[in-house]
Formats: sequence, C-alpha cells, structure tokens
Amino acid sequence: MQRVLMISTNSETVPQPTVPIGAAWVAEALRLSGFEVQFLDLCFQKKPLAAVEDSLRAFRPDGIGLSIRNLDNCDFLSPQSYLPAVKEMVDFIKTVSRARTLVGGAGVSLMPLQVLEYLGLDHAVVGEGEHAAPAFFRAASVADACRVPGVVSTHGSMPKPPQLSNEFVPPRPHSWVDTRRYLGMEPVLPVQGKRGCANRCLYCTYHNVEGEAWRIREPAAVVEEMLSAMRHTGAREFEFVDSVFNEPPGYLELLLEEILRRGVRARLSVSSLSPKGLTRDQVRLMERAGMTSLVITPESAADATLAGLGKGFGEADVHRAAEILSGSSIRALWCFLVGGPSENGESVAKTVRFVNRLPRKESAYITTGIRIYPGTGVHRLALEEGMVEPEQNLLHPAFYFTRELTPQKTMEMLQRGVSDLSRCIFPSEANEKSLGMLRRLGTLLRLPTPFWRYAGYAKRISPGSRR
Ligand code: B12
Ligand code: SF4
Repeated sequence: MQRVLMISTNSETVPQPTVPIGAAWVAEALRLSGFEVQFLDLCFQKKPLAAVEDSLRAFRPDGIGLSIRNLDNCDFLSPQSYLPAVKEMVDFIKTVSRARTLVGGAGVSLMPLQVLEYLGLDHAVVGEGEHAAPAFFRAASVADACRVPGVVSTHGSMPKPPQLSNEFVPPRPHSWVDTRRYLGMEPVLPVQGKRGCANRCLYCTYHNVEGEAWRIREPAAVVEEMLSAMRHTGAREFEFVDSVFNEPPGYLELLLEEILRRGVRARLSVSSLSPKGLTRDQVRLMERAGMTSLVITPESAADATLAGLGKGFGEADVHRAAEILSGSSIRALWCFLVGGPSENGESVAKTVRFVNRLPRKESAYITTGIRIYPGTGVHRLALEEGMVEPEQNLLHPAFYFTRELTPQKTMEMLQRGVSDLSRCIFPSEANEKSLGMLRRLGTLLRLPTPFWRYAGYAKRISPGSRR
C-alpha cells in the first residue's frame, strides 16, 4: 500500500476552531514510515463532499484515514451530534473508493465499536495512531491489519491493547494543515507536552485516548516544535493541551525552564490546570515563561462533590489555588461541572460563593450534567441509579444528573446566586454567535487573548441577553 489520504472531519468552530494536531501527527508518522500522504482538512470547507470527491479522484488513495475528534458537543441542555455528517461522508466515500479505511481520533477512542457500527465501517484505532496507522496500512491482508495493537474491528477478533510509546514522532502540524487560516480566527497554536493521566476521576475518558500513565515528551523536543512553528507560521501564542498541565510533579518546571533557556518569546496558555498541589513558585515560573492565561478545572468548590467525582483533592486545595492565582498576572477561567454525584443545594451554594469571590480578572465556565461514557465510574453509577439501561447505546448522548436537584432548579440557583453573571459562561453562551464574532474581530484587531475574557461584553451585545 502506497498512498494514504488523511481526512480531518471536524468542522466545529465553537468555542474556537481547533487545529487538527492529532490527525496531522498521524499523517507525519505515516510519511516517516514511507507512505505518500495527502491531508484533507474539512474545517473550513463549504462543500465537504465535493472536496472529498476531488481528493479521492485526484489522489486515488489505497488507504483512507478518517479522523473524528468529536462525537457530540457534550452539552446536556442543547445536545448536538456531529456523527450524521460523518456518516453522510462515509456513505459517499463508499460510492467512489474501495480504499482500506481506518477511523481514529479522540471521539472514536471513547466508543470504537459503536462508532464503527453507526458509520458502517470495519476498523478503528483506540488511542494514538502514530504506530497503529502505519502498521494497519502496511499489513498485507485485512486479517493481519486487524491484529495490529490498538485496532478494533467489527470482525469480532479480540483487539490487542494499544501500543503506547514513550518515543514521540516529532509533529509538524504546519506542514499538513493551513495553520495560518486557524491563526486568523484564534491566534493560538495547540501543543501537547505529555500524554496520559494517572488520576482516576469518576467521569473521565482521557485514559481511552491517551493511556492511564503519564508519558512525557522531552521538553527540548516540545520547545523545538514551538520554535519551528514560530518560524513557519508566525505564531506567537501557544496553548498546552495536556490532560493536566501541572502533573506529573516536576514536568511543568522542566518544560518552562527549557522555554526560558531557549529564549522563546511567546504568550502561553493552558487548557487544563489542576488546583492540586499548585504552588506560588510554579505560578511565578509560569509568569516568567510567558503564561498569560489558563483554564483551571476544579469542577466544584465543595468537598462532598469533589469526593463524589473522585477528584483526589478538596475544597481547601481549590481555595489555596485561587489565592495563589489571584496574586498573579495570569487570567484564570475556572471550570465547574455541576450536577454530578453527591451534588446538592448546599454544594452548589458553596461553588456559587467561590465564584463570587473570584477577582475581577477571572471568570467561571459552568457546565450542568455529566456526559456518560461507557466504562467510566459515572456510567456504573448511572446504571445503579437507573438513569441508563445496560444495553443503552451511549453514542446518543446521555447525561448524569444528581437526583437531589433538577437541571432547571440548579440553573436558577446559579443565575440567582452568581453576583456578576457577565463573568460566568455557560456552554450555550460559549456557542453564541456574538462571542465567535468578537473572537474574529479580536484576532483582526490583535486584541489580547484569551477571548473568553470578552464573554461578558458578548453577552451584553447578544440578542437574548439577560442583564
Ligand atoms: C484540549 C481540548 C480542547 C480545547 C482545544 C484547544 C486547542 N487549542 O486545540 C478546547 C477547550 C477548545 C476544546 C473544545 C472542545 N472539545 Co475538547 N478536548 C481537548 C482534549 C483535552 C485534548 C485534544 C487534543 O488536542 N489532543 C492532542 C492530540 C494530539 O490528540 P488527538 O487529537 O486525540 O489525536 C491522537 C489520537 O486521537 C489519534 N488520532 C487522531 N486522529 C486520528 C486518525 C486516525 C486515522 C487514527 C488511526 C488515529 C487518529 O492519534 C492522535 C495522535 O496520537 C480532548 C481530550 C483528550 N484527552 O483527548 C478533548 C475532547 C477531544 N474534546 C471534546 C469535546 C466534546 C469538545 C467540544 C465539542 C466541547 C464544547 N462543546 O465546547 C469543543 C469542540 C471544539 C472544536 N472546535 O472541535 C471531547 C470529544 C468527545 C465527544 N464527546 O465528542 C474530548 C475527547 C473530551 C471529552 N469530553 O472526553 N477541547
Ligand atoms: S485529572 Fe483530568 S485527565 Fe486526569 S482523570 Fe481527572 S479529569 Fe481525567
């Protein structure tokens, strides 16, 4: 097999378009393994089926890799599935090409068999694709391809566990993706410094995608990737998309010291920081290295709920992290997941009081209800509590919501309790057109990121604004 077409199917642009670094990473691994690879990014394609048809006819691939990042928007209050559009594309591909097809990506890794069944395809990869995809496309027969570690097939063979490596292919997203196009909409490039997570939060799916243990990339390699991106794309801002930025202990220091040592002059942000064990020295180092904003993910400010979610830290850690961050120049977006196990009126009130004490530079992002994924602790609990049936196909989003409250009552408590709603973002508001518009305008005018800092303003100008 010689030619592989990698298609990144994600075209979601809210809360922001995301550079398909995973699909690009796999494309790079295929190229390094000797395949001729073409990359088709559907994010900004107005006519995706026509783009797919053009690529298939011109390139005539022997293999097709389909990258599926999201299954749905995980929004309990206004759910949206992305799979029907992918299904339409798969049906179309089948009419034009007989290439061996492999699906992968974060969304697929969560429910591979259900995704295959829905799409009418045979082979998926669970977890990372850098080793699995080349081995799959290199295999002489379909039977051999099914035996590749990490490949799940509908033919019923027992899948071998994914091969998780500590050797990382150097990613070069800009050589596969039109990164400038993304930077024109959000001037930040994602970077992944490590994979996996050794924590065991009750609802989490990241183990399926990244593995159950920390696997860190050499700080020097991560910094080299950033410098190369700065040279090739003009990027001056990077977001670390690691599962938890400040774990395992010591990595944050190694990475940020390397950034300082190499003199990287960029603004940095983080998509997930844990309050657990955060120190003043770490925050000072983050500031020195160029960190200007971060997303911190306590999920609750109440001990009972934190214990119910299996977070491994308590409300004292959350308050301490808040105190440390409030004394810094870094803007923090605090994420809360309301309605989980052990949530009740009292714990919601504690979270509300916490939000009300945040300094002006900080905001809160509040999600209600927890998306249930197979095999998670929340799934077990939802089965015990009769919220889902054992045979229920969770591809159609189902959500856990504590029996102690109702979503409506909880929303009322939040809306009434939070003193400054302009600094509080709910998922539906993150999807508001006005915020997207402001983000594009902000990029054009080079306003400072992160753009969630303008959410309050976006709320005021949006047609349905409450205050
Ligand atoms: C960081 C992150 C974000 C950041 C992104 C910031 C940025 N600048 O990119 C933000 C907060 C903006 C975000 C938003 C959203 N996210 Co998000 N995000 C993540 C996270 C933590 C990491 C994604 C990432 O970049 N990983 C690094 C890359 C290298 O890994 P990867 O893409 O998974 O690729 C690897 C494998 O999947 C595989 N692979 C990928 N493609 C292919 C293709 C083939 C053929 C093969 C074989 C293998 C393969 O190999 C790759 C390399 O090893 C994941 C969870 C996770 N741990 O994966 C959720 C995750 C992907 N997000 C998710 C969701 C739902 C969303 C939103 C829809 C939420 C919302 N309603 O706002 C939006 C959608 C945004 C968009 N435009 O698509 C879900 C998707 C599952 C689902 N239910 O659909 C995940 C899995 C989290 C979860 N709930 O479990 N996200
Ligand atoms: S710390 Fe984050 S990535 Fe790790 S298990 Fe908990 S929610 Fe998942």
